[in-house]
Amino acid sequence: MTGIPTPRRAVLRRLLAGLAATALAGCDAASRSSWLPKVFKSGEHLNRGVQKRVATRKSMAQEFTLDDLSPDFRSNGTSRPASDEYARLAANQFTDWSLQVDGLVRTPARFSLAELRAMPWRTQITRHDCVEGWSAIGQWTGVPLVRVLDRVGPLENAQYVVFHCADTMGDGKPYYESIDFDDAYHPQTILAYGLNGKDLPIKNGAPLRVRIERQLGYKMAKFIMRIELVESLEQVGAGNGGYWEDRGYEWYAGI
Ligand SMILES: Nc1nc2c(c(=O)[nH]1)N[C@H]1C(S)=C(S)[C@@H](COP(=O)(O)O)O[C@H]1N2
Ligand SMILES: [Mo]
Repeated sequence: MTGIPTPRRAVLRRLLAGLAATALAGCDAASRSSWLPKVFKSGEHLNRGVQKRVATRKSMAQEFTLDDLSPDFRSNGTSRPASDEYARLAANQFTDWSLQVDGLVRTPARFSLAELRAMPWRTQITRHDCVEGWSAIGQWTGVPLVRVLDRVGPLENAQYVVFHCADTMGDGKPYYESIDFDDAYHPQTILAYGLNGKDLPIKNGAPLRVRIERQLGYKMAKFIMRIELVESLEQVGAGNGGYWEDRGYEWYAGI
């Protein structure tokens, strides 16, 4: 695990402690993919309690300066969705793409990239932490999710915001993610169309990806096609709130 740069955040420290403990217990390090989520899970239960006492869900993630930017913001997971539909959208610079927002809302709507860019925007320089053991600092620009939600009017019974993505994973299942309204209304939760002062590259999720700055990398859905408001996560995917959550990762990945 020499690839972890500065494990400053508590979750990474706990993750490392967990990995060391697992190694001492004699587990096979080669089966990383099967035991990492479990280790991670125990750390996260602790984290949720800590979070409640010391931080509150309203606290801001640390922001950095232009001097801190990583030279290249690497790509992880899908670097380009394989569908013909995505290829067609990309070939037209996403001018035909639109974000569908529906589910438990008063007024379902579609937003083109131009419409999203015309809305109030925010820029933030933050650090992204991936459970696979790397971090990167990037400058993200986008529309706060709250602005988009205000336009469609969430219904009283809406509890979660689900992001449906254009890519499917190796097992053929689509990538998706979800957050609750504490995170949806957080000022740093943005639908980003820009990275480091340029259009969001395809490898990082073009045309639109979400930033949820106090959570881990896998929550930050790329290639978003649709946002759905739901009352329960049970009806979505395998019912655990995200592609990786359906495979054992924690739904609340706070750092
Ligand atoms: N649609 C989609 N979103 C995704 C992924 C993915 O494979 N598909 N990978 C996740 C993971 S594990 C991480 S760490 C980040 C990586 O973002 P990046 O490619 O900009 O580095 O995207 C997250 N969002
Ligand atoms: Mo990740």
